Amino acid sequence: MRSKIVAGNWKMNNDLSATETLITALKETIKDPQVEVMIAPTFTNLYSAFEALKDNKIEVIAQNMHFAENGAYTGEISADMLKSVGVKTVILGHSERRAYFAETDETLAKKVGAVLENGMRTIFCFGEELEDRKAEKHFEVVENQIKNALFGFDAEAFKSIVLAYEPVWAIGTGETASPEQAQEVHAFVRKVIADKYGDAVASEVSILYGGSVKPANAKEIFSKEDVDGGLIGGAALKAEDFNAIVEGLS
Ligand code: G2H
Repeated sequence: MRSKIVAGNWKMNNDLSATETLITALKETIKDPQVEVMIAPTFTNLYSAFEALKDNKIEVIAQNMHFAENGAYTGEISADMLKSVGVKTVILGHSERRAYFAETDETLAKKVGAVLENGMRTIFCFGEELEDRKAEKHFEVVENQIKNALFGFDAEAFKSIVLAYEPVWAIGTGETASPEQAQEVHAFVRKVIADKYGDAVASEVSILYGGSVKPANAKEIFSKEDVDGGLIGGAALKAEDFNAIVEGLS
């Protein structure tokens, strides 16, 4: 179902004590959100985040997951492990995973497959690099990322897939795509989905924008027709800023 979502991707920030402090602040600040609100602490803090948010609407999600059920994959985390602490949603394909940890469309297709087999949901990230945009190849790049990782699945799969457009040139740089640039790519992606799966599937997919979203620009970006919310990095680390962004979507 097409939902409005604000998800905080904490990346490799906040130890156990900082996680507890930020969650306490979020509980005091985000009182009755009118949209889905999620936070993605690092793996070691997922359990304590769940305990702290037991009776709260804020969903705790993971930043990554391996595709195998278990086995000799040193340093990796499986779907079962995540589910055992309550995780139902996983971010996949973030550009930092693609750039620094060699994630490819092929491994991402396997990861999405594992998410689906395990009855979980994914926030699947995609987005072009600066050179792609300069060469006006951004549409082609995002289309290929989506086709290669997601088009092996049936229409039903899209009930468990949230898309997140994150232009790499706008991540953590202070540069933000303009609301028009975001809308243009989101509308294009919805059409790519519609061409393959039909309008009904495409109109139900949530497409988030990510890349230097902050309180000052969130509302305008979220006002665009095909923007269903945001994946927030830096600004998710301060309760007041994150709450202001949540309110920008409400
Ligand atoms: C993009 C985003 C969150 P930031 O990576 O996924 O981070 O808001 O810091 O650009």
